[in-house]
Parts: sequence; C-alpha cells; structure tokens
Amino acid sequence: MQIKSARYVISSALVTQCPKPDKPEYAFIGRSNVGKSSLINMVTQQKNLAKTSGTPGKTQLINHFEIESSTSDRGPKEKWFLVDLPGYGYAKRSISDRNRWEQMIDGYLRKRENLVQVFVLIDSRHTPQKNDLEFVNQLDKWGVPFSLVFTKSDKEKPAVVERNVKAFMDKLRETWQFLPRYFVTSAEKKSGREEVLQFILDWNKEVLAKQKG
Ligand SMILES: Nc1nc2c(ncn2[C@@H]2O[C@H](COP(=O)(O)OP(=O)(O)OP(=O)(O)O)[C@@H](O)[C@H]2O)c(=O)[nH]1
Ligand SMILES: [Mg+2]
Repeated sequence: MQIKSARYVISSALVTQCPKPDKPEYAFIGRSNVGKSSLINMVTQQKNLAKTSGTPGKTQLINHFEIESSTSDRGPKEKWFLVDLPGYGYAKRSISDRNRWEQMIDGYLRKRENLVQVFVLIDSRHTPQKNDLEFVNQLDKWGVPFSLVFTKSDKEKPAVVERNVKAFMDKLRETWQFLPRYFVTSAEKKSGREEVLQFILDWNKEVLAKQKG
C-alpha cells in the first residue's frame, strides 16, 4: 500500500468536536512517551506530522489526521483517519488533569462510531506493566476492538523483546480465551510498518464491504 497524502485535520478536547465520522478510523494509544506520535510519522512516512517529544505528556488532545492511500499507482484512493491520543500513566500529572484525560479518552473510545481499531502501544523494553494490562482489560470490557503494538524494539536485543512480548501475551492468556493481534515495531529502524499498514488496509476493505451491504 502506498500513502498518497497525510494531513493534519484538527485537535479536539471532546468526541463531539471530532471530524464528521465518515471514514474508517484507527487510533493510537498507550503510556506517555511510548512512541505513539513517532509511530504515526513512521507509518505515514512524514517527519513531523504528529508532534513527538522526549518529555512525556506532549500530546494533550485528540488529534485527527486524514490519510489517502492506494494499493497501486493507478488504483482507487481510500481515505481514512489516523488518531494520535494523549498517553496515560504520566506520574507528574495532577489529579484534575488525570480526570480530564479519563473523560476525554473514555468518551472518545466509547462513542466514536467510525472507530475501527485501537492500537495499544506497549514499550517492548519492559516486562508487563500494571497500567497497560488494566487498560487493555478495560477496552475488552467495553468491547472496543484493539490490537497491540510493541514499540522501540531497536532499544533492546531481539531476545529480550521476544521475552517481554511473550510475557504480556501470557498474562492476557490467564484470563482471555482469544488473544489480540500484535505487532513489533521500531520508529527508529522503520520496522513493522508494512504489517501495520496491511492490517489497516484489510480493515478498510472489510468496512467498505459492510457499507455496501
Ligand atoms: N529508539 C527509539 N526511540 C523511539 C521510538 N519511538 C519513539 N521514540 C522516542 O521516544 C520519545 C517519545 O516519542 P513520542 O512519539 O513523542 O511518544 P508519545 O507516545 O507520542 O508521547 P506522549 O505524546 O507524550 O504521550 C521520543 O524521544 C522519540 O524519539 C523507537 O521506535 N525507537
Ligand atoms: Mg504523542
């Protein structure tokens, strides 16, 4: 798949302010600093589409990007939304900020009607973290479809990444019968891009087929 264009649309504090839900939508969420904005830039092959930062808590609002893609040079174009969300688990945030985050994210995840998939990003350098496990369990309870993306895989040896991924999936297996799809990526090395894009493309196809009846 080729990305024909990617443009910033709007930043919203509430789901009611988000763009008209007329295109399939994919949202990136995860702990502060896990690499959500970097992954959006990697996937769209743009350096500064989403704002990244070494300091946690950079992304504060619901950021919509409109992407145009095509399966071949002359193939028809498809339009979809990518959404960069603010991260959770940022310790230095005040309680009122945290409540505001929770309201914004809960509202978005539960009410955004065109949301096809949520990508939950997890830092591949760490063993399973409580807040990540709690978050995916919450999504499961709400019935929000999601998959996992283990980020920053360039920062550790492949064996360590593999061990951490397995440990996370094993944790889920303790209570779940079906496991989500997962990806391993590095925004630095640009790895995992094709897999994530293909997954989105497959979903776009499915959504389109459903709309046609
Ligand atoms: N080595 C390496 N660094 C990465 C990777 N992805 C992100 N980073 C770095 O991690 C830091 C945080 O990246 P962001 O993309 O801003 O993270 P975020 O999840 O959007 O953060 P918030 O918006 O603050 O929640 C930046 O310094 C990035 O350069 C990766 O795959 N490999
Ligand atoms: Mg960000």
